[in-house]
Amino acid sequence: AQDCQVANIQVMQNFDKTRYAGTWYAVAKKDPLGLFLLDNVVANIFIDENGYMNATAEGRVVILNNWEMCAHMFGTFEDTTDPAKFKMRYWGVASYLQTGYDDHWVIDTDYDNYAVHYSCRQVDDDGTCLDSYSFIFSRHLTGLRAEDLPIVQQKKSHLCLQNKYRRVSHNGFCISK
Ligand code: DAO
Repeated sequence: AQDCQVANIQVMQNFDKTRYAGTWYAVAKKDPLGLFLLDNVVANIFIDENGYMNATAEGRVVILNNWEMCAHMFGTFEDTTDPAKFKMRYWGVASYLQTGYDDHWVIDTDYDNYAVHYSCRQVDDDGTCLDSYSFIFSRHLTGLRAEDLPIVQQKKSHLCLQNKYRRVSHNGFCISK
């Protein structure tokens, strides 16, 4: 999968959304063009009564040039033929927040400690991705365990994004807001 073709990206095998449910803390992020979520990003995944995956998420954003706030977002997921590839519709609780319809691919997870997410918003004519974003999630607010770092590094390189991530900090900004 190192040819950087979006169509050849390997995703999680036998993905189990029930085990993926729960709280995930973003510890690193590769930003898309026109980034939105800055830091303090926490996602809560749940399965609804019809078996569909849903999410709430929050994170610090700066909108309208200079207004810093904690964005509260909702996401609903549509299944596709691949159990680890979803289409995610998302919107904010406030109308001035971003809305969208993105891929949500689970590249790898052990369900209990780490997850590697990927979304390509625009595939180029040559089959590579022109505008992607990716979250590295941890079940732990303290970050990834040392033993998970090499696995996550390898997945970043499979996505052809190895040096494109920045650390996502958690300083409590969204807890009181
Ligand atoms: O931060 O620039 C960005 C892109 C992320 C947009 C998606 C935010 C909404 C997420 C809802 C559910 C997340 C699992």
